[in-house]
Amino acid sequence: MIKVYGVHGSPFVRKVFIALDIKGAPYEIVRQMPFSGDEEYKKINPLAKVPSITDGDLTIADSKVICRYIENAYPEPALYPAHAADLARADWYEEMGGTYVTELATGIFFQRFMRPFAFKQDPDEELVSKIIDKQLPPVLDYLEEQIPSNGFIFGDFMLADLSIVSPFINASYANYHVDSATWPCVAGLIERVKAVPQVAAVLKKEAEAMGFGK
Ligand SMILES: N[C@@H](CCC(=O)N[C@@H](CS)C(=O)NCC(=O)O)C(=O)O
Repeated sequence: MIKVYGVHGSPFVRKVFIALDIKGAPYEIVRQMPFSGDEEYKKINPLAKVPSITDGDLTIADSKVICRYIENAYPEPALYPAHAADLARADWYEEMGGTYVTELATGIFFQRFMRPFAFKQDPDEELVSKIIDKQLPPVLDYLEEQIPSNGFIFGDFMLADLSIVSPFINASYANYHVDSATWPCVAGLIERVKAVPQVAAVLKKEAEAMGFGK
């Protein structure tokens, strides 16, 4: 059975849980905290990041690599578009969502959530304001042009939608919400993705794991 190394709350681990849930693939979670300095875990992933998975003799890391493996191992329902140009665009959204958008949106989460709760440090609100007021708006303007006003980017819900939305879910835990008056398509996609049953179920477990609503 697939073993997923990671924890609820990571935008990257979330992608893997949701992809497996949508495919109906059985898996087991091996709780692995990021930033833990766990030397044993470096045998699984020398970069020490989460997620990683093992499946029999296979050991791989990185949510993009893992999700593509899941897609190939469990083709139905498709989580990537079939047409070459659409697939390239989906790859780009996954890359952009997992790099620059994550850096910014989870930068807010890191400052306001991880620093106080995990590292007992004050958040750098100056940095947060710079992200919110200066760095995120041009990215959101770009995404607003790419995202439809209804439904999902490629018709059905796919990894591309989740990759863009996942970092904003973390930002929402730190009280940042995309302004629906300025970026209605982005804000709408976030809500539609959160309403996908498998996404909602993972977010519920995440809220429990992170102690929200207690
Ligand atoms: N590109 C990787 C990024 C994974 C990543 O950065 N994970 C974070 C947790 S959200 C992590 O493990 N950080 C610990 C570290 O950087 O040492 C992916 O898509 O899986």
